[in-house]
Amino acid sequence: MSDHRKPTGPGDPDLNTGVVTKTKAETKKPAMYKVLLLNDDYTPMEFVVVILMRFFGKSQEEATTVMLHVHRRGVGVCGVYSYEVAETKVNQVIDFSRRNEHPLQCTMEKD
Ligand code: TYC
Repeated sequence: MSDHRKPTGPGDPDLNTGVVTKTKAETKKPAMYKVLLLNDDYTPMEFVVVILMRFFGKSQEEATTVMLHVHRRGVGVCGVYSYEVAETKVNQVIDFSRRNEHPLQCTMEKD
């Protein structure tokens, strides 16, 4: 195919005009976020197990393992999700806990 642009060279003000070089990949994996449950001295263990089953799809056994981990270590991972899903789960946990008058806290952090 013919190219009607004039040749360019060093010092030519038109050098490289209109040339776009892509060095980055076209697609990016979405950032993922861990939803973390925090320990406290007041929320009943059974309530935490219910939260983990209801909002994080855990079996009773899995939920008990995560709850005990948080109880002993202070913090634990409930799951890893996209930003929007993680934010929704954090709000569901805090809202459900508050409505049941428990101080349980939940947060998210980049994975
Ligand atoms: N520490 C609480 C108790 O002894 C139980 C508990 C576990 C609370 C996990 C919060 O995220 C939590 N009743």
